Amino acid sequence: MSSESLNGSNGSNGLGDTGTVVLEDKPDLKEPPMYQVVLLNDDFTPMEFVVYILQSIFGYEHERSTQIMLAVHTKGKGVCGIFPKEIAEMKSHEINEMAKAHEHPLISEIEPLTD
Ligand code: TYC
Repeated sequence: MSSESLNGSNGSNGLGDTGTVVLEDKPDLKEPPMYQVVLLNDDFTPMEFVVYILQSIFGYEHERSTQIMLAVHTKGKGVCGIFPKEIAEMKSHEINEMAKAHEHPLISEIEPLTD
C-alpha cells in the first residue's frame, strides 16, 4: 500500500477537520531492480554501425563507443548500460529493431543485475 491522506479520507473532514496526515508505516524506498543491456558480437555487423548505435541509443561519445564496441568484438559480449527494467527493455528493443532495419545480425539482450 502506498496511500497518504490529507484532511478528508482518514475520517476527518468538513467541520471536524483535524488536519491529520496519515503516512503508511513503511514507505517503500527501495530502488527498482536494475538490468544490464548486453551487446553480442557477430562476424558481419560493421564496426561503425555498432559505434553509431552506442552513440545514438546510449549517448556515448565516439571514443567511448569505439572502446565498448572493440571490447564486445574481442570478448564476444559486453555490457553497454544498466537501467531499470523498462528502460533496459526499450533500449535493447531499439538496438535490435535498428539492426533489423539495416539488415545487420546485431543482437542485444537484457539480464537482471543481482546484487
Ligand atoms: N565483429 C564485428 C566485425 O568484425 C563488429 C561487431 C562488434 C559486431 C560488436 C557486433 O556487438 C558487436 N565487423
